[in-house]
Amino acid sequence: RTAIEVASQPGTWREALALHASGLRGLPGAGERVAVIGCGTSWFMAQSYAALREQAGQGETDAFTATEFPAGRPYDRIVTISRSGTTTEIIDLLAGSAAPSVLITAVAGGPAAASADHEIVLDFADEESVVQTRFATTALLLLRASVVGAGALDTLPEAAEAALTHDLPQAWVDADQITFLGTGWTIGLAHEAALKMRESSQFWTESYPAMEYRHGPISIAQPGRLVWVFGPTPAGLADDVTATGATLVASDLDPLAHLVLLHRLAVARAEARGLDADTPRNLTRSVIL
Ligand code: F1P
Repeated sequence: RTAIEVASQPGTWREALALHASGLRGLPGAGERVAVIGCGTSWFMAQSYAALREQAGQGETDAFTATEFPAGRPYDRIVTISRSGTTTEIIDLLAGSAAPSVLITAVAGGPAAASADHEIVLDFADEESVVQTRFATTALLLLRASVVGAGALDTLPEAAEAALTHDLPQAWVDADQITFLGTGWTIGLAHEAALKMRESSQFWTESYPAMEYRHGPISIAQPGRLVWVFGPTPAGLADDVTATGATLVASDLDPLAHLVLLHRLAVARAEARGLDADTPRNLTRSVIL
């Protein structure tokens, strides 16, 4: 299922852009102070959206995993992301929140939605796989459109198509470790990429804000390992990486489409190791406490 869901992303991204164009209620207006909340993959998408919104000057935006939300801090709006709408920490957070809230989910009318003021349902991006791919990217694309306008993202479905046919070198599939890096909004993508590899292919990964790489993580760099950068590579970093013999993976693709390429690598690595990418051990579709 994961491979099919990965390949469907150009279509679900088109649907998200169309949904955005149709007008959505509940998303933050400019100047509002916003908290964005999710667990697991959804937390990393929250981080990316928060950075995008602040970078666009639309207001202070803080991302939290649900249990770390600072109770009592005043926010104008709570944006929650949960594919299932059944994650316990999200249900509890929404039930206890006084600020206007919106839930972005794949399943209408779930228990989290019962306490949200607005619900945005991306049912066309729901997934059978435990591992999230298209729901996460589609939700982030929708939120990104709400920040920069859908017109600026018109070419993204084509970028996802390019990612689906992009070369996937065997050396990447055989790499013995990968560290993912990002800057600004792509830091959330780096964390998500690292989680994806761990979930679907039981593979050792790490992730950092790009310039943090120089402050310790570079110690493990060596031939046979990859350093994968989402978005622009900061000046000087590429030279530092190549000096260690590690392979730098950077791309001209839009960073969100670059994540689609990583999804393919996660599936390829799972297959190469005889694992079922759809069903990571010790994990369920929704974590209910
Ligand atoms: C969050 C989550 C996912 C994880 C797995 C289990 O779910 O922790 O991040 O990959 O699918 O659930 P949700 O709140 O977005 O449904």
